[in-house]
Amino acid sequence: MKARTLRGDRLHIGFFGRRNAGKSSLVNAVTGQAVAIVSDVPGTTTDPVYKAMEMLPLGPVVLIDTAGLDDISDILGEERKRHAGRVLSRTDLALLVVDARGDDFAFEEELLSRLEKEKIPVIIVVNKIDLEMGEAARRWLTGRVFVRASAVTGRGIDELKRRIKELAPREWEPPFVRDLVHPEEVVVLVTPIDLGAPRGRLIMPQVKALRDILDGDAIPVMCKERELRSTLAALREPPALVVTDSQVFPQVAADLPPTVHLTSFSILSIRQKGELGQMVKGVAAVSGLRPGDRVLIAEACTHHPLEDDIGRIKIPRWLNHHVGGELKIDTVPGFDYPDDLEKYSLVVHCGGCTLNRREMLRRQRIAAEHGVPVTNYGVLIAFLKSVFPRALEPFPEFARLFSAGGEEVDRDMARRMAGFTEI
Ligand SMILES: Nc1nc2c(ncn2[C@@H]2O[C@H](COP(=O)(O)OP(=O)(O)O)[C@@H](O)[C@H]2O)c(=O)[nH]1
Ligand code: SF4
Ligand SMILES: [Mg+2]
Repeated sequence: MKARTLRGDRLHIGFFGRRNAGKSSLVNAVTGQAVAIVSDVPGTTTDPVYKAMEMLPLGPVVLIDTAGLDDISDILGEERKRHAGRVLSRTDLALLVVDARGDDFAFEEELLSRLEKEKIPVIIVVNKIDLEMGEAARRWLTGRVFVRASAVTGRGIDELKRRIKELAPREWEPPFVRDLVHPEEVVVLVTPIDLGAPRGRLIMPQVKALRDILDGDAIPVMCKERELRSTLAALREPPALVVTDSQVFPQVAADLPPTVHLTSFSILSIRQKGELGQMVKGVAAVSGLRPGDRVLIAEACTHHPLEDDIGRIKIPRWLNHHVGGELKIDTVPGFDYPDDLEKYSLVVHCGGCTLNRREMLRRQRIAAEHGVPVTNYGVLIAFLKSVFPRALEPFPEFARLFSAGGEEVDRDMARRMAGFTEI
């Protein structure tokens, strides 16, 4: 069976451009398969099509075939533009596909400036070079770097792949956990199996932790919180790290010798997908919350309803208890994340394990732009349940940031985010 990599872990390569420029044909040419619908009727691709493939030495990537962005004539077109806009927000590398015979490049200019604003690296691909290149295209391309290609003859496709590999952000996502342990060390993973647990399987952050520990040549041992003591007793030495579901933080902390490092799946996930420093800083805002304040709880995927328990019932209950009254809490599941965050006093985000890093960073950036503190499930629960700052001990740089206060966090965050977007 072919190994499956979760979509959020793949480098996202978005194909953008006018309808009929040949985006779908190029996706097919790059993957070598007919996955996208190719048509000479403009605007056939209405929803983005995601095609996962292995592009060595980059590793797992997903090619996203979008609808043409230039259709402003009808309502369906508007809908398509919105879809494509969403794709843009999770694109790590953009391909701007241009028709060699095009005569107007205003739309391309606009898209380029948007990509530049979002700091998304872009490759201009001049497609259909098997046909005569037009004068307008020649003029527009003067002084620009671009790749010539023909999806029909296959010319330039290898060159295009080479450019993709060159331009792809190198360290585009930190590992989940393996950098925290040495080979052959034991990591204990604690998961409650209660009514909220899905039947017959583990949830994604747990699967990712298991796999990443194995990849790091370390040894994962998994148990429920009730068996943690017996598990520890069965080990010859204390484990190098314990990772728990945030919901049972207090019980696990109580059963664990204080010298053993402890953190949660949700904290590890946000460290990989987003900016943990901002989440740590954001949790301080909980102390300023008053009854009646608005709080947004954002989950990045839609679960089995029982799993929603944490975002819909437990966190609201703990927060209300902490402030001594009723907060106005909105919980949004899935890809929805409001752009108008002003009305909220705090955003609490899940681990974001199904998002790619760019999208998670965008969500954090929007909050920062609106001056709204943002924190994360694991960080918040550790804070509310007095497991703070212990839950940050495995990451001394973040624990230090919390005690150092706001400004240093801001500077550090700006540096990290810049480090990610620059290639
Ligand atoms: N001659 C030529 N035609 C192409 C090339 N790439 C795409 N086409 C044609 O252009 C039309 C639109 O292609 P499509 O991939 O559906 O464009 P999209 O709407 O941008 O996805 C189709 O008729 C394709 O066969 C190319 O490199 N050369
Ligand atoms: S809610 Fe968030 S952390 Fe939980 S599985 Fe979904 S994306 Fe991952
Ligand atoms: Mg298409």
